[in-house]
Amino acid sequence: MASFALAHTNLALVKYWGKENEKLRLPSAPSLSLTLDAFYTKTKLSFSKEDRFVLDGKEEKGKEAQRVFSYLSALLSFFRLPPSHFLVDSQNFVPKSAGFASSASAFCALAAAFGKEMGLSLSKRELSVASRLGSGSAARSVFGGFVLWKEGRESEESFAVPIEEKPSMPICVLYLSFGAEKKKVSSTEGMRLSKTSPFFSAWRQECRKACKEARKAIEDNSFERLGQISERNACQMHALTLSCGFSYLSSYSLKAFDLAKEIREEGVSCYWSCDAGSNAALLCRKEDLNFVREKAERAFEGAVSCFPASSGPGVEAWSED
Ligand code: 2P0
Repeated sequence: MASFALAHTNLALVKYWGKENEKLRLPSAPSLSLTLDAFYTKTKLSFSKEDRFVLDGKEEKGKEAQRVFSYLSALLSFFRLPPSHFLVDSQNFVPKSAGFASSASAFCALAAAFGKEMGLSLSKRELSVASRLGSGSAARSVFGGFVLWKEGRESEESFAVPIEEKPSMPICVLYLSFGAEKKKVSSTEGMRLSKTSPFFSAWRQECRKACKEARKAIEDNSFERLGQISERNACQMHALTLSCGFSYLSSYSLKAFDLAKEIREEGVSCYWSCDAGSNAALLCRKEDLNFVREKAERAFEGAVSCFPASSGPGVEAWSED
């Protein structure tokens, strides 16, 4: 028998950037995301005589394999289960070579396949906590659509909840990839450094406020307000890293920022976002996607690859003989 899970990635509209407890991945503030339909991870997990990790058909033995198995052994002790060995076979439908992170979908799928294989019958809340222990943003991939991840002081209190699993808002994301680059500062290190900023407590407060405002914008079906809130939050995250002497932004990321503004000046709602890398994302309404894509392709000429996405579903897990 083997267990399978399929989980989608998500884009944070209010970013998770800072941990109160690194080991437990307890965030310093709440975050809010949109699960995406276009990018996902499918994982098959079964018992095995020895630990083996196969990624996209290739046996992995390095750091990635180590991270997978130390996570699985953390889950075994979290659920008070005896030590076991596993074969983990994952396929990432995330354009990794284009520089996209896949840890959210990867760890959410792994947690869900583990829960299924061990017969744990986990609730969505428990699954979100278990996914969070692998990678913070994975906590949010348990649900589809708009998702809020509460901060929580204890491990059991920090989980994601759905806000609107099938959004009525016609929101779309256009990822702009400027090619893969080796991240200069990992997310873990970037978050650690950012906590030393004199602006960190203001960042925390801003995220709390932004989550409340974003929820209201979603409730009111206002793409305009949600776009403004998320662009402001992305700017604040990158201002925070700059205040600590490092940045993920490249000249391309900044050009994408100007492009969103230019598109707005033409009367089309379009907002910018950027995570811990130089690739940017543009938020727009479904009906404006082709227009925004054409604008981006023209502005960057051959230097960009565009990946459109819209709202996607939560994680699914099943067993097969
Ligand atoms: C997010 N990011 O909310 C933010 C915005 C990047 C920028 O979550 O250290 O790989 O494994 O808990 O989830 C990237 O960090 O971090 C991230 P860890 P993760 O999506």
